[in-house]
Amino acid sequence: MRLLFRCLLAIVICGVAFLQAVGQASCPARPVPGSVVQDALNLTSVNGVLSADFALGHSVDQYGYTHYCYDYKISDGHFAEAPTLRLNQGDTLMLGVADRIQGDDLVGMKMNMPAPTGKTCGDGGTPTLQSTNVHFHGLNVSPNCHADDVLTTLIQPGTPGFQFTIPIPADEPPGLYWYHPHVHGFTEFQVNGGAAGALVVEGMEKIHPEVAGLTERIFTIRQQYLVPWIPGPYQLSLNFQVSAFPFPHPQIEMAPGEKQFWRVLNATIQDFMPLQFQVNGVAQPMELIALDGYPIATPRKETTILVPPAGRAEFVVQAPPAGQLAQFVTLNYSTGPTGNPDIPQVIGAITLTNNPAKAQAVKPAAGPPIRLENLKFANLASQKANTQRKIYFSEEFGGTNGPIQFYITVDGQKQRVFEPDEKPAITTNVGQVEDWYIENRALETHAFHIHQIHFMMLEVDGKPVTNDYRDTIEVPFWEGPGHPYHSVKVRMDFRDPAIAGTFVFHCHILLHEDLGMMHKILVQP
Ligand SMILES: [Cu+2]
Repeated sequence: MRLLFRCLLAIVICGVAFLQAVGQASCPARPVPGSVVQDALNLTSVNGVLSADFALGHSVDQYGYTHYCYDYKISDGHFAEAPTLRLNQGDTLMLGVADRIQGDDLVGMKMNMPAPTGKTCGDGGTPTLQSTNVHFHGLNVSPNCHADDVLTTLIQPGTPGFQFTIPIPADEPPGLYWYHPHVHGFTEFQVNGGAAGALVVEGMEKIHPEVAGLTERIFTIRQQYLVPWIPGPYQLSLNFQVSAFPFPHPQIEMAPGEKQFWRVLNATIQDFMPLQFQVNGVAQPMELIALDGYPIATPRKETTILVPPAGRAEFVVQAPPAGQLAQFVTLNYSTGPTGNPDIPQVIGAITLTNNPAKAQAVKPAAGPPIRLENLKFANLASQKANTQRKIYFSEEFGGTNGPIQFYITVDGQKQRVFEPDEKPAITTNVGQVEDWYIENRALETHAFHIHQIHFMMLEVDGKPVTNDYRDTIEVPFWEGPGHPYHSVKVRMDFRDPAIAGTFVFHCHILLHEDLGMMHKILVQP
């Protein structure tokens, strides 16, 4: 009944949200529609350490949209929302997070998940709509308490907060990562409200020198529903500036003919985005540099880059000569008969000016180059897999627990939704290299994500593909009887002892994850 319950609750929230449209302003004002797009504030490590404190705030805007925000205090009364965290390989991130969500009785009723039994981390207690924690998406770091642990970490409203201490590995791939809340059952609410930010591991120019010296833009695309699980219109935003009709497009400034290095984060709750850079309606080649924070081996030109929810793409674009019309767009994408519509939309309009808004330039490629073969997971293509596994997505209609059940299942096990106290669905050991065959038996596209590691792409639908490293990958929907299931085959690398522990793999459509399309994996030391 959970989905049905949520739908009924949604109607209540909808009404109450409108009533609450004034007051409670703990999130900074969002940019004016149609204005020049600015990058988030950069927070850069100093002497090997990046130390920062965030407060998770909450407010409801004049249109009834609920915002959740990572507030970073700049000065008394002034806050930046969701700064970009910038670190070098080998640095340490020290991030304090306090839960300062107001109006904790949002709708006069509570939605709780069962309190986890066993070990807790942080404040403990019962997970609710107002609890939070942080997942550092893509970072190849420990899944234990005070690092990237989402299974037992809980930060509750009004407590002093919680300190994350995360050593960035010396061989961490330079690229774009991100952070967002990940409390099971409630992840979608806070991300829908905007709680997400970018994290950069520096050094891309030392691997792919073609980006050195270019203006760098960090574009975070968010998606907000009035109420997240109700199908209906949503707002896409670019660096918090709404880019949906009837608002004017966000303005991305470039000099005529200028090349820029764009680092794009899909922080939407469920949008698969085929991205294009169009000039006079014609898709232009983009030089792809990295996917999911991992530099690709050989940069390649693509006219469409599909970025699933939670994915990242980093690429070089070139502005047209003066007088041309250029736009950054996402195309229509079919997610199948039971999927959600992913509609085409202009994300930003290019404004050609000889004096473009500078975000910042990528450094010149100083110092020794970083070699791909020295990055984490390098040379995985030549490793032999010790274990093969088959995992599949499926959906079930009717049943006792709501209109649709969302499952991710290890082949041979019983289909079941995630429970916080469940035993790991997979147990393996540090040192293992495994090939996973991931199949989609549902009439809806899903996005496979595993914490703690990147995996190497081997095959799509049984055919070999470029060995890109990813941490999130789309698995398209089943077209129905008479059609084969779509699948991906990937190589998982559990050799690094730093990632030993229990963590999760799940669908990154966040409603699906919240409803249990997730399981645990234990990597034994
Ligand atoms: Cu899914």
